[in-house]
Amino acid sequence: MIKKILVANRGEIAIRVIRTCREMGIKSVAVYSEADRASLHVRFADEAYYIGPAPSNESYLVIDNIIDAAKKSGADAIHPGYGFLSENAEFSERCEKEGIIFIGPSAYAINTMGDKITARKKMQSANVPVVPGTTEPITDLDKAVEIINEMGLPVMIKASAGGGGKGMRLVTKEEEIVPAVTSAKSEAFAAFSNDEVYIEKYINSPHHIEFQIVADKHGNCVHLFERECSVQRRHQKVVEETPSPIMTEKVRDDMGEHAVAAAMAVNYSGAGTIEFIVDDELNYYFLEMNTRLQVEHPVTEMVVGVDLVKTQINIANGEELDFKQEDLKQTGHAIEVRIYAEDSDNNFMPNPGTIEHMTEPLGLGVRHDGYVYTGYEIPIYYDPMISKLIVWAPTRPEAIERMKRALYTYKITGIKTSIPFLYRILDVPDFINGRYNTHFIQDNEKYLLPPKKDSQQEEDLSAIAAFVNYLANLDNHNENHNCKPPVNNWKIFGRKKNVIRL
Ligand code: MV4
Repeated sequence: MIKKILVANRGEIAIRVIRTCREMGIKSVAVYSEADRASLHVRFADEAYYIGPAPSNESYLVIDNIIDAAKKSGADAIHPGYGFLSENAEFSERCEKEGIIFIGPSAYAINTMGDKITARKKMQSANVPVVPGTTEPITDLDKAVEIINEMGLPVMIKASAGGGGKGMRLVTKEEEIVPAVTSAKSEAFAAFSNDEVYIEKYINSPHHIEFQIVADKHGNCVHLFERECSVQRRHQKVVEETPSPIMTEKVRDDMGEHAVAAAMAVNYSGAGTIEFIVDDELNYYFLEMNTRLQVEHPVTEMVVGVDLVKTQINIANGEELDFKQEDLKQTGHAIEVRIYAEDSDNNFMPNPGTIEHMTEPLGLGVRHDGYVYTGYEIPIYYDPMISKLIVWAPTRPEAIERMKRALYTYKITGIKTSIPFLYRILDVPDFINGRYNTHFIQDNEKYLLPPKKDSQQEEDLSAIAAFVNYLANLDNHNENHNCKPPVNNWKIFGRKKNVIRL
């Protein structure tokens, strides 16, 4: 039985895991880099170990340092969180070799799903629908042109080792095929030291819908329904919700069954996610599997009522799942937004710095998974995501209103955040109607751009300017009693043609 877990991560997810450890009576061990001495995950854990300098490739990504900390602390298991070493097959294997339980899948499952060509073959043999295309790497350019002409344009050239859009090219014209394959290959080689690319039919304006699955080590596997993740920017999710506004009972059941079949095909154990792209007719295709706990897991927890971290730990302990597919149902609606330390109105520039003041949103149906606090300096070395705001409500419209209420009361000063941008998303008609796909942000730019300096702001500025002017005149009046008493002429300052420029 697991008694002590080392959390090989930082930020909100480290805290998320530590919270469940405490509820389960399991001791928690934090690890921290030089930049994270003052981080909250260090204070939340029962013990903490220093693992190296700030850059992650000298600390959170150094397998030897993490294993050392696990041994020193006597941890019997490691939770990798997401990112960092969470989908590193070598790390999973190393933990096993050292007699430490890796709270995640086997190296085999990570490797098979990590290579897209291998994964596509596996899915085909498990009768899971994949995007039409090839399952062998392109080796001959003439042959590739021939195959693509037969399939019909447009197509996508994708890196087998890729993910998140790296090494991916859209091809719409025949003459673009050769340059696209060549550049996809070199980008893939530079990023993954693997230049294998393959062909997929292009699905226009797809939805990104993923299924959460959990599998134990006794052959039981169930899905916990879908998450709609189509609101993305540059392959980064911005809003996630469940249930998906476009889903039907029938498609949900079919996709869920295919998600379970996908996981079973690689003998999966633990929590995982099957990503699908879905077209407007609700045809769906396996895209890839994420062999980790995901950032957006809380929306599933809120609607299905399952603690996914607790489930992961129970599975790692060798226990059987304590629920069956028919025990699970979706209740109500959950939405998550990701809060970034960035200037969304200025090209989404990362904006790390010190939090001067923070007021967290609270109240009925609000969950805030974060790690920053008043006075905390956000390090520049890591992801700029500072927190996730999750709301639950009985219906989707109520969840949207609740999220707007929560964002309205979420105050952070000292740094710029994406809170105003997120608020604007919740006001876009296509979002409110639930009619959106992965092109949502580019299709709704006019709603999402920062508001023009409106008349209210102009009036506020005029009032301030007029008051400063009044004070100056007041000083003058005190020195020279022959003058008429000064007047506050802010209405004059507020007149359009007299707009004050500071
Ligand atoms: C596609 C696609 C259309 N057709 N594949 C983007 C990241 C990677 N995970 C796969 N991606 C896509 N693959 C075919 N055959 C469109 C995308 C895509 C996308 C997918 C999911 C979520 C957001 C996206 C944004 C742009 C493009």
